[in-house]
Amino acid sequence: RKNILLKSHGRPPWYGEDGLPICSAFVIGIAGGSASGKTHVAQQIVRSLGSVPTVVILSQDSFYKQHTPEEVALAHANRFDFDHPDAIDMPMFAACLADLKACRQSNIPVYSFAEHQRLNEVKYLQTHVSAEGIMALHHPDLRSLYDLKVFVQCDSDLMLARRIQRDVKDAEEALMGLLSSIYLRYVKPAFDNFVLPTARHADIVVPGSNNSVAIDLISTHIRRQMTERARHFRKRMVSQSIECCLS
Ligand code: UZR
Ligand code: MG
Repeated sequence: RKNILLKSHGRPPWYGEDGLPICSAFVIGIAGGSASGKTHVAQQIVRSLGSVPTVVILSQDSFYKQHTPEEVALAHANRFDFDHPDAIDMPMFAACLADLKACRQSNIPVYSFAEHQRLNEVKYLQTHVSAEGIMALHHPDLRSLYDLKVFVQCDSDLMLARRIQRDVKDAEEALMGLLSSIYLRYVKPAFDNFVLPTARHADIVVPGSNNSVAIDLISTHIRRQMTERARHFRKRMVSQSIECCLS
């Protein structure tokens, strides 16, 4: 009897005889304004897929570009626009997602919000993914990689209130800094120009609060899709090993 064609390391990914992985990960893209609740939605999806331990969140936060010393200085003075699509390394974001979708291991950059800089290290990741970020649905290359596209819709006053709660720890000065130097100058115009228009690409629009039913519907859909894929894969594996035994 010949060798079975497919080899596994006990867990996905599975490799064909050519050494290439033959599974395809389920990829979810989650966009929405800053503080709309994207991270929360992503976390809840991951939690409700608890029985599928290989789903993690890939945040667009990791893909801010490498900055020059001048840009870092501007960032510390709240004068750098992190809300423009150009602030994000879209080709790298798309390349990492494409790797993960093909069940290949990928090197994810590590970005420090404290230093406003990409660090000199990477994280290795290999898994099913949910990618979240304000520009997650912005670029067509990213959109074509998603199996499910989600937009988290939230009233602007609620997003502003949450952003203040998240970013303003103490003095009134910090509040004024956030409002005038960041929110009104960068976050709000970027939301109107670049983020909100991407909602039309979403398969499903989820409310930014009281969204447990929506999350439950999404998780049920994902679980069904993943079961379906696993069934297809097993069928393929069985038919390939039969072919192999017959030849
Ligand atoms: P979410 N951002 C930083 O504050 N520092 C950085 O180095 C990089 C990004 C912020 C950015 C944006 N705004 O509004 C926010 N600024 O991250 C997006 N200034 O993240 O979607 O989680 O709110
Ligand atoms: Mg977030």
